[in-house]
Amino acid sequence: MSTPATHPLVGIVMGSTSDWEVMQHAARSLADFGVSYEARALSAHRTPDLLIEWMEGLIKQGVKCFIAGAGGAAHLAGVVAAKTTLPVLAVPMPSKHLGGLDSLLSMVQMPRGIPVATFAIGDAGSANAGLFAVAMLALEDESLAKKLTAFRQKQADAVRAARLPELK
Ligand code: RP5
Repeated sequence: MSTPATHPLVGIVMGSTSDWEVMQHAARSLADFGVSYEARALSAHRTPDLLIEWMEGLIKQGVKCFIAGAGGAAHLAGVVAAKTTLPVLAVPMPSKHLGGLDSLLSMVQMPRGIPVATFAIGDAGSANAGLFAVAMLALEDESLAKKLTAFRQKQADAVRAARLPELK
């Protein structure tokens, strides 16, 4: 799923390998900025012990935050947040029957005291969770902060240069 970095700064976890199509966008954001990460499919309900074991291993290696993607009754991010005080960024998966609204509400409605930062459903939320992790890391990494500024500038330039098509 991804090459494990020696000392990953971000842990990406998803409830199923079927989530990878969406979660790869978080990984892509991190990779584009040269941020090390480790990504695993581990479930809060299917493999709870393995999930905690994996988290503890990454925490020992100095991971700075977790990104958790899950669908349906999506409790993965909440369980991760229950086991660490590191920031947890949650990405709701678009689900088959409810379009991801179930995933979104499960994540965003965390009870008081154990926060998770919930992003948009699907690809954009996944990419943005990666970018948000970059922004957090950039607080203490000047070269990363410069890359983020350049990225924003490039986006702005693309919008400025965009032209609408002629009327048909
Ligand atoms: C959740 O159930 C996963 O996060 C996934 O989004 C959903 C479906 O999982 P699979 O049945 O595809 O493994 O736990």
